[in-house]
Amino acid sequence: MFPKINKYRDRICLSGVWDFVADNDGGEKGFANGLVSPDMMGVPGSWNEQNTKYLQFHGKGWYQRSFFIPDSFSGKKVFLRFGSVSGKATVFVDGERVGYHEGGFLPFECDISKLSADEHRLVVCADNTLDPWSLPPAKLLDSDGRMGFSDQYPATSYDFFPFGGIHRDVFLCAIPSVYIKDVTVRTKISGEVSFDIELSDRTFGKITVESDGEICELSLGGESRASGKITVKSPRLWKIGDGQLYDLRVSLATDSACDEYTVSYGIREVLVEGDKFLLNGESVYFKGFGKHEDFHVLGKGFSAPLWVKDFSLLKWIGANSFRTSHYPYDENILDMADREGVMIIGEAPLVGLNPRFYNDEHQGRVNAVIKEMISRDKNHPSIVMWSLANEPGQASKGDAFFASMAKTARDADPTRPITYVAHQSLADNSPVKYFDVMSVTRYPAWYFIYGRIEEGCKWLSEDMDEFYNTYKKPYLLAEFGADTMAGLHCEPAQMFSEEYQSELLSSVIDVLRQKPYVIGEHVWAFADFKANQNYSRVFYNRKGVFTRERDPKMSAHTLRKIWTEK
Ligand code: BDP
Repeated sequence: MFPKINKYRDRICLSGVWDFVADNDGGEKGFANGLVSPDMMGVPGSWNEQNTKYLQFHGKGWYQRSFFIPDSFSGKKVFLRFGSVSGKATVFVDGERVGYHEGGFLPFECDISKLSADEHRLVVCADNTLDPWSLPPAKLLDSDGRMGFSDQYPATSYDFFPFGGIHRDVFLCAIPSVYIKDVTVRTKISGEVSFDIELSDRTFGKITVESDGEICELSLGGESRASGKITVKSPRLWKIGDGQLYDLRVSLATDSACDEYTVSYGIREVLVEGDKFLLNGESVYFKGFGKHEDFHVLGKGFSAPLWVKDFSLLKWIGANSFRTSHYPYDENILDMADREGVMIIGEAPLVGLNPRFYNDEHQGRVNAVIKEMISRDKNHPSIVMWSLANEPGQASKGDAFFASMAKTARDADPTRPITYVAHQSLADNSPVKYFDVMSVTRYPAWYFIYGRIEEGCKWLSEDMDEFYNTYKKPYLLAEFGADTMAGLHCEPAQMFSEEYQSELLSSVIDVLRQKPYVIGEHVWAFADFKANQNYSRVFYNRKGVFTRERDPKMSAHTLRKIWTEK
């Protein structure tokens, strides 16, 4: 659970300027022995754009800083909490290894309770070596292929720059030694709020749960789990553009310890029924984008002002949703979406899967990452659906593999619909049948049928009907768009101009709005973002409706008109 401060819990943020060495031959000891002369590195942030030396560094980045454990932490469970560290992270304190985590987009903790209240030296090795077996796979193998991008530099299996570093906040935390380990909240629009509480130990004592003045008391006779319900009277529902939130205050009292944790939640229900996606019983239409965590200098580092700006632009343009393509985003972003009433499709860091993964060896790893994501994000009302993968290659070859992923997600969270984002043909996508929503990415008049928007739209219309007639599921066009150089104009519209992007987006939307089975349109992408080098990327993937600086292209005004009027 995200570290919080209250009567029983404390946290100290360790973000700031750290020492940094790339490829530290001396390993952890390199710092201690003075064998290296470190550069400065800002945390949170990627190393690539902070210092020209490191743009194309994709290896082991060594970070160091000192920190103090205050006296007030004595007798508590003390741990370090990393929001995310790219690739594989190994953590050392005073030369001793205290933790290891794989996967650059989800948090982990390292217990350091045994350390004394004193000054300590923290070293983190963020290993961002491009690895064909990491999740997501960060390197292409010769056999993989990828629509003309296989020789991009660096050759990742996905179309975004493989930024490295400590990307989210690092906290030093102290909590009671017997503590509330997890809380799961589920709501019904009747106001019924049910909760499952997990404790660190089997305990005798009492749990008190309070929300909106309603109280539920549970006594513990040696259990480590407890469940209960309360009913909020006249519930204010969580709605699009109106993120009504409640607090669920969980207090634990035992003979030896007390603890408290407050979860913010929204009262809402999501359901797929026939061809409709229902929020609180009403059909919703997704208008929005696929996004990235990406900005100048910061790389994938979280920045509150940047995201405040992005949410303000989402509102300005009339969007109601986005997908966390292609990995789980910083938890602060989900909090912001909760309060703004923005719907999120939460995507697992599973982009670039292909048949070499579809076997027992990788099933466990893939399912584990899905569980990790759901466990982190399950209480956010903004998350209305899980996307378990983006554009898996030849998914039909992994039919049973995808069935198992779908089951994993449903077992972990029976309350939200699931999807995966398909690209290839119908024949390549047999697993769609295990999912609730059919999300598809299509680039007519961009990656094929160049320059001919009308013909592209005709192709799209037929392709969509074919998908729908086969699977009969609600359809989300999860990506469509065109690379566009801000400032490039022409008449008539030609590829790469602002006119072309604008015309293409509005023409595709015209097609979508004629099909009753369509539940939404997500434009690729919200903003330009840093891509790998090849002849089709001018620094960035330029399909942004906003530039990387967040200035609107012509298409932003076009979308604003469409999305605020209909
Ligand atoms: C889709 C991918 C996305 C790419 C986009 C593109 O899901 O990550 O950036 O295409 O090519 O295939 O712009």
